[in-house]
Amino acid sequence: MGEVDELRAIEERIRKLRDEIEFHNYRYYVLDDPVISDAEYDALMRELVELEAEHPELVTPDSPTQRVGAAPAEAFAPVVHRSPMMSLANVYSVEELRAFDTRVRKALGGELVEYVAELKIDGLAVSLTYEDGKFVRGATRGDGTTGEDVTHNLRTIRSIPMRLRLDQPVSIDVRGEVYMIRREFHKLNEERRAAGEPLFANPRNAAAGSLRQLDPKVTAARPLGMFVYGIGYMSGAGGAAPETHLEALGLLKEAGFRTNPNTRLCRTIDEVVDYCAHWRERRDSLDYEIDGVVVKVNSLAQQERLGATARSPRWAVAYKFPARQATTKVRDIIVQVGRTGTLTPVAVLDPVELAGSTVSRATLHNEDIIRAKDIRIGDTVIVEKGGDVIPEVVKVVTERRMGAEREFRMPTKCPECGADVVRLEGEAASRCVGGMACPAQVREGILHFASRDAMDIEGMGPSLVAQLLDAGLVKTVADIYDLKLDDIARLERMGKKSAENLLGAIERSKSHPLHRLVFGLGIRHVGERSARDLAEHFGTMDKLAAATYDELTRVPDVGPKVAESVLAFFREPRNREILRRLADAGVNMKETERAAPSAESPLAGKTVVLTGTLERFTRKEAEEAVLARGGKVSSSVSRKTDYVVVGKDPGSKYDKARELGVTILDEHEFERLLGEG
Ligand code: 3BA
Repeated sequence: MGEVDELRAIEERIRKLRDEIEFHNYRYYVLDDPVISDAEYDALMRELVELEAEHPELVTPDSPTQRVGAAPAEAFAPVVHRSPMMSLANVYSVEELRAFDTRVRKALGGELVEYVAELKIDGLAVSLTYEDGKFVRGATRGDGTTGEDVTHNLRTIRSIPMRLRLDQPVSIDVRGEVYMIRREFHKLNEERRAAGEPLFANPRNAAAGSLRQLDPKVTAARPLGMFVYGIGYMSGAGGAAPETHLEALGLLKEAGFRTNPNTRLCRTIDEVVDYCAHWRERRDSLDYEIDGVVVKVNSLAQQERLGATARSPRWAVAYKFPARQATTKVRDIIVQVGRTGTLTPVAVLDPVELAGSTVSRATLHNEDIIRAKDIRIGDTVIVEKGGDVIPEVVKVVTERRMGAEREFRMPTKCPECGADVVRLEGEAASRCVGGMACPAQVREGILHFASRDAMDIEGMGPSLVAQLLDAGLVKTVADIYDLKLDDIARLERMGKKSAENLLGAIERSKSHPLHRLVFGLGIRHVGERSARDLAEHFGTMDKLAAATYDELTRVPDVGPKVAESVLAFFREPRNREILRRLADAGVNMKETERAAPSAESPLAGKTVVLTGTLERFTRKEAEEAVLARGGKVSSSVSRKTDYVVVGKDPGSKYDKARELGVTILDEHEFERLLGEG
C-alpha cells in the first residue's frame, strides 16, 4: 500500500471510530440504553486516542477525544447570544396560573390554546451553538444578552452532541439547563468536606461552580447532565421547521439532544394544574432537582402573536414550588433525648418559612456533624426541608460571622435525668446511661409503643403521654392496659368521650399480630422489617423469647447485631415482667396466620426487591402485596433475587440487577404478576 493510501485508510478508520464512539455516547447518555459494554467502549476510545497521537494533524475539535482538553484562550470570554435569552415570569399559586391562561386566551381572541407543561430543572440555563451541524460554542445565559463562553466545559457533558444527527447541515442555537444529579452532588460535597473545602449549598450551585472551572478535567470529574427545552435560532432546516413547541422538542430529539421525558401536552389549564400538583408531590422521586413547572403555549404562531414584554415572553410562565431552602439564624443548640437514650443536638432557629410551613427547629444529628459543618450558636445558616423529613442545616454562611458565635459542647450529664452521657468508641452518637430511670427514655419508649406502625393507639400522643407520666398513671407500657376510664377522664383536656375513645383504641391494640408488638417494644436494632421476620419465623412471643443466638441468626436477614440485641432484651427481668403483664392483660402474643398464599401465585417463595417510585403503590402496599402472595421482600439485590421491580428513577439496585441478569419487572408487569394466582 502506498503512503497516501495508508493515510487515507487511517483517516477513514478515525472517522469510523468517532462516529461509533459518538453513537455509543448517544445510546448511553441520551437514550440511557447502552448497546456495548464499558470495556468495548474503552477499547474504541483507546484506539482513537492512539491514532490521533500518531497523527496530530488529523485531530478535530469535535472528536470525542477532545471532550476533555485544555482550557482555551477564549474560556469565559463574553458571548453575545444570536437571540436574547429572556426570563420567565413566575407565579406562585394555582390562581395566578389560571389568570395567566385567562390573559393568554383573551389576547388570542378566545381561540383554542394548547399548552406544553415541562419540569423546571433547577440548574443553569445555557445556549449551545451549532454551525453546519457542528458544535462550535456554548455559553451561559449571563444577563440574557451576553453570556460567558463555557465551550470547554460543556464539551465534557457526554449527552451534548458534538455533531447533530441530521441530514441537513443545520445552524442552530439550542437552549437548555445544565444540572447535577443529587447523588453526585452529595458525593462531591462529601469529598469537599473530607478535604476541608467549602460546601456547595445545593446541586445548582455545584453545577454552576463546575461550569465556572478553568480546567475541564475538573468539570469532567463532576458529572453534569443537560436537558434541552428550546430553540433560540435556526437556519437551514429546510421544510422541517416546526410549527409547535412539541414539534421543536421532537426535532431536538431527532438531532440527538436529551429532552425531558416528563414533558406533557395539556389541552386545558385544568390539565396543567393537575400536572403541577402531580410534580409538586413527586419532586423527590426524580434524581435531579426541579423548582417548578414551566408552562408554554404550544403553537409557535400563537407564541409569535402573544409576543413579549421587555423581559419575558407572554406565552410562557413558571409555576414555582415553595422554596425548600432558606437562610436563618441559629439562636441556640439544645439536646433531645430519644427512646434509646441517644442525645440528638437540635438547632433552635429564628422561625422561617420553608416549603409551605414555618420552621423553628433543625436536627443536627450528632456532635461529629456539627464539627464537620462547623455550626456555632449565633451562626447564619442555610436550612433545607425535603419531602416530609425534619429540616436540616445544609451549611453555615461563614461570610456572615460576626465573631460572637459560640461553639457547641455535648453535655456530660443527661439534661433530662442527670445520668452520665457516654460516647462509645466508633459510634457517632452520645448516649444517656440512665435507661428506664431516665424520664425522657421512658416517655419516648411509650410513644413509640403507641405509634401508628407499632400498636397504633390513636390519641396517645406526646401531650397525653406526658400527662399520664406526670400523674403517675403509667410507668411502663404494661400500665397502659390497666388504665381506668375515671383516671383518664380526670386528666386535663380529657372529657369522658375522649377517654372512652382512648380506651377503645387501647382495647383494639390487643389484637394486633405479634410483629407490631415486637416492633413496639423498641428493642435496639429491631426495625419494622426485622420485627416482621422474627414474628413470622417464631410465631409466638414465648418461642422468640426462648430463641438462642444460633436460632436467631438462622432467620434470613437477621444478623449478629439484631440477635445480640434480642437476647439482651429478653435477658432483662424487667422486660420479661412487662411481657408477662401484657399477656395477662390479653395482648395478642401470636403472629396471625397469613391467609395461606395460593400455591399458584407466581410470587410464592420468590424473593423480590423494589427500587424507584411506583405510580400505583406506596412502598408499603407493594411490600404487603408480595408478602400476601407468599413472596419475600429483600432490600438488596443478589444472585438469589428472583425479581427486581423497577419504578420511576430507580437507584443502583437497578444497575445491580442488570449486572447480575436478574429478571426486571416494570410496574405493569409487577401488577400482572400480582394478579395471577
Ligand atoms: N423552559 C427554563 N426560559 C424554559 C424560552 C423560555 C424559557 C427558561 C426555561 C424563556 C427549565 C429562562 C432562561 C432562558 C432559554 C431563556 C424550561 C426551563 N423556557 N424548561 C420560555 O427547565 N429550567 N429559563 N432559557 N431562554
